[in-house]
Amino acid sequence: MASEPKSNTRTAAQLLVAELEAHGIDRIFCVPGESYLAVLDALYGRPIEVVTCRHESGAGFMAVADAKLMGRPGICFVSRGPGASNAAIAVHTAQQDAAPLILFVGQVERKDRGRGAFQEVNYERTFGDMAKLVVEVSDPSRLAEITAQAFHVATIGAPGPVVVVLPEDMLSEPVTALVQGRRPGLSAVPAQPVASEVAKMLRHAERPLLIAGSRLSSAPGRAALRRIAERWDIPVAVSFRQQDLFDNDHPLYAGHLGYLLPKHQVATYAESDLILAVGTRLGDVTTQGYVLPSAPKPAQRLIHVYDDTAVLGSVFATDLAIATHPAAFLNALAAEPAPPPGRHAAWNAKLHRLWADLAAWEPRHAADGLVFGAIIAALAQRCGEDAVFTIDAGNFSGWLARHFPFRTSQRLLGPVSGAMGFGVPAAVAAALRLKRRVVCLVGDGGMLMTGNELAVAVQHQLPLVIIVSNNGSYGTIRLHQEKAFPGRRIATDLANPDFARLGEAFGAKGLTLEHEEDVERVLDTAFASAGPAVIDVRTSLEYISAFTTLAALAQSR
Ligand SMILES: Cc1ncc(C[n+]2csc(CCOP(=O)(O)OP(=O)(O)O)c2C)c(N)n1
Repeated sequence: MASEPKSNTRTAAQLLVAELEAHGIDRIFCVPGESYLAVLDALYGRPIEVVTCRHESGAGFMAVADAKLMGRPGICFVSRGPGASNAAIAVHTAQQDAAPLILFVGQVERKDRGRGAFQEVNYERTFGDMAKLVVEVSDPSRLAEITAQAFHVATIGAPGPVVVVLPEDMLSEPVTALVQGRRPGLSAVPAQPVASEVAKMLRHAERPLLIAGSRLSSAPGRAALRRIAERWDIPVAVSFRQQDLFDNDHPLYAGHLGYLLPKHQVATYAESDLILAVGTRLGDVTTQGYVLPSAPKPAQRLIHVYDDTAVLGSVFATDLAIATHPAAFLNALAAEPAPPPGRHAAWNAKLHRLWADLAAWEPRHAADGLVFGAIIAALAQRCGEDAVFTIDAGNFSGWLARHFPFRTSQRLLGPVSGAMGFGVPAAVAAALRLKRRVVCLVGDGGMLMTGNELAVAVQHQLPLVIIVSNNGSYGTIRLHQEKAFPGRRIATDLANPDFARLGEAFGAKGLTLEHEEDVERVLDTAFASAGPAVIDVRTSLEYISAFTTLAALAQSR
């Protein structure tokens, strides 16, 4: 390994790499480009792994997934205009998912800026609406400072994306500036009087509901959540795609605030007289379209705990808005005297039953293929305490959301943004990070968006099981179409490759699953594979979602 250059002999690119190392970065995701060759060279021999991806959207999604797992910025490097344009979906996802991402982008030489030079983009205008900060570094002596600022901005408050723009010629200039290192975060100790106030409100509540969000996803956050739920006897519903925050079979688990919840379930949640929202921004999907709580004036008392003042009180008239780190708040609440347990027993049981009724799996059979839920039922029996799932966007994921009983020892990575293409790259990032088997669920639509990153999985011989729900349709959109424009199907049918043979062509194990009686055998074969495996599941389109069928939709016309 090359030793770190002396401060007065290094280039700006070498200083940037030293700054990344000082922030604990051990892996970056990239598609190489001539515009930032100097950075790639500076990475040569350094202790940062460079994961070369096949498309910038894949590289960006991998960085987002890595960020979610590590709770610190995921790092992605892409080339100028074309590379940056491909990576835009990851910037949007990082913003919607509140995931810290730093996207480093190449730029034309400083002397040509503003001339419309080859692959030139004004990134401030392009990413201005999505990123927390877009900053172009024209002075190499400020590169370390701006990189440290990028880490700070990406993680402080609601985490999100930062774009750092690197003019090509700037990177090769010599600099004497020193590495900055990490900046301290905000002090996250909530004032105890605020916790006392919350305790008082909780003691008066008869039907409280705690909505837990992704800012509690660290191990201490999960532990604090469970401790508070049990100590205060409060049922916990989790925000969109965060089912691994709380053991689903725990009697205090009230369910997942995702898409397509039955009306009676939402109505039951709405009976609550106090919502304690912790670590969630209370976004569109989680609040079931801003009705739980209802915007702008909630029907019940609302306490919102989040470490970003821009989030608090901006959509909802909040009774108590507490700007602090959610886990620190829960720890402060733990110090308050709680009432004796059992006060809300009937309410708690009612909410848990909602989840249990919805999650119960009744085998279903279809003439046009396998009902995808059968695979979820088999996975639930097969996956251990340390199971890791990544999901793409699409109706197939609804079966997992509905029927898989998650545990806090397991991990679920899914795009809160609803971006197709997240699943396979996220699985690659998760397998690299966690060094254990990762199960990826993806539709035939999403698989052909970023399934090319299977090449990276094969290159690194990662233990991925990619389960492709092949229903020959952009099923989610077909469902919306059948509801909005009944019987007028257009643009949603797909002609697919044989995904098992496609997987084999990449160098993975390829398997086809057509019949229910083969589910266990095929899953066992895939799980026994040391490297990546792709299962082409010939999924029923009739069972278009975990909640309805095409026939039922036709009948309801
Ligand atoms: C990048 C992107 N493009 C388009 C959409 C709109 N969209 C949402 S779900 C979906 C279809 C998903 O199809 P598929 O992956 O086959 O899964 P299925 O719904 O059939 O289970 C589309 C096109 C999206 N969410 N993201």
